[in-house]
Amino acid sequence: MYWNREAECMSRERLREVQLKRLKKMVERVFATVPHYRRVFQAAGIDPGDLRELSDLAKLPFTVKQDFRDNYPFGLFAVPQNEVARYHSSSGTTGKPTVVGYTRQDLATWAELMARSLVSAGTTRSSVVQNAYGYGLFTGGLGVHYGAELVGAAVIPISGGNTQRQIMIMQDFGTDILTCTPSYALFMAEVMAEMGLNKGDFKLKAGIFGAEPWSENMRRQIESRLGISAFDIYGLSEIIGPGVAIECEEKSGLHIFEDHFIAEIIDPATGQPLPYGETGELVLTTITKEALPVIRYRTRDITSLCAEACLCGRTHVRMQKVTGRNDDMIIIRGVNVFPTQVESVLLEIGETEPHYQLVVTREGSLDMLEIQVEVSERMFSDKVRRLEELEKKIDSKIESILGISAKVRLVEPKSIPRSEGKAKRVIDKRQI
Ligand code: DLL
Repeated sequence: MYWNREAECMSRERLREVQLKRLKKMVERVFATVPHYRRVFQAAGIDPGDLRELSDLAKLPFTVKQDFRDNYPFGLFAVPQNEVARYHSSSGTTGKPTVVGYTRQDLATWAELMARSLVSAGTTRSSVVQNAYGYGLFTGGLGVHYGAELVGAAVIPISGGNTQRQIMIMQDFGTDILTCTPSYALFMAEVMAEMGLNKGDFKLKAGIFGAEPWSENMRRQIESRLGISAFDIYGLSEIIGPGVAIECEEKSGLHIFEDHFIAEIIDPATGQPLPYGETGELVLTTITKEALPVIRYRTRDITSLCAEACLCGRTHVRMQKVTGRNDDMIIIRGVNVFPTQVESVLLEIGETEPHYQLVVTREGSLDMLEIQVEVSERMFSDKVRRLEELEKKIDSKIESILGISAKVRLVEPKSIPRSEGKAKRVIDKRQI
């Protein structure tokens, strides 16, 4: 099922023509209207006219999160404020938030991309979409909302939180599509069980989950507990919000909407572009955004790209599920560890609950990783020896797969904080 077959299935040759034409226009426009771009282009000795082929994109300087901060709030905008129809912002953990803006046309583009995403996951005009992404400055809520309305589905704009009421409405309104973060979906499954309900009591068919990394094992858990097909959706505020990329029914990577964004993979250490298939940092360039065009944005997200034809018929390049952000990656005694790797090991062993947190400390000059993971009530009140055996089992699997030793601590049910939005997986106490 497609929302816009022509755009989603156009030949790669035609796609490249479209991209080049749009990119040239965009680069000329930012040079003329955004002082920051003019300055960094000139400093790099680049004139917009130098851009002749798509590969010339690699000559342009990167944009990074700090550029948004330095130009806070509207310095990177390419239109006067009276043409801005909506603001969103992402809540950085330190300093000023990142402000992003949309013209009316940008909002229409975003709704189109979200409509494509929702339809790719099986949403139709007759669907009931329960949108449990947060409404407000976060792009998740309104992003999904306008896409679902464009498809013609019925939207329940419930936002995150109030989980029992959320579940009652899901049952009473006959929700078939659920949109929220994967960690919140899992939390909902847990509350359903507490309420004495199971998947047979609901009409749920599919879930569209994103805004944070999640492993394949987590997907299987969510699918079996909620009785749905779970799709991964990717996006970020700086680029547009959700609706940069979505899985199709093949679920072998997320198609990036290449008629609106150009994707590159770079080596995060050197900044050099890497060929398709290699893993590195995703860099995105918007080629149709009006209010806030962004050139070569370093997302910090680690993935790889595949341009081979997909069985679904879509021609747009696929990105692998994002395993983590560069800045989520923790380095334990020199070994790079992503929370999703630990998640995958835990869920594969399958004897714990899928709620975990990594706590990093430093003893002397040695980094210590503690993995706290919940076990069921029954297990927790079981013999100490059984718990110790399980800890050992997880320990040795972590060591053999990740190559580092960690201390596993099995904790009581519900002792790890639940999240209604993005889950906090790492507590790094080393900086404190
Ligand atoms: O999280 C936009 C969004 C909303 C995407 C709803 C999907 C669904 P930000 O708050 O700006 O925007 O955070 C963007 O979240 O750079 C990734 O690190 C992470 N992220 C988003 N989607 C995924 C995903 C929204 N599917 C940052 N898998 C991004 C892994 C994701 N990480």
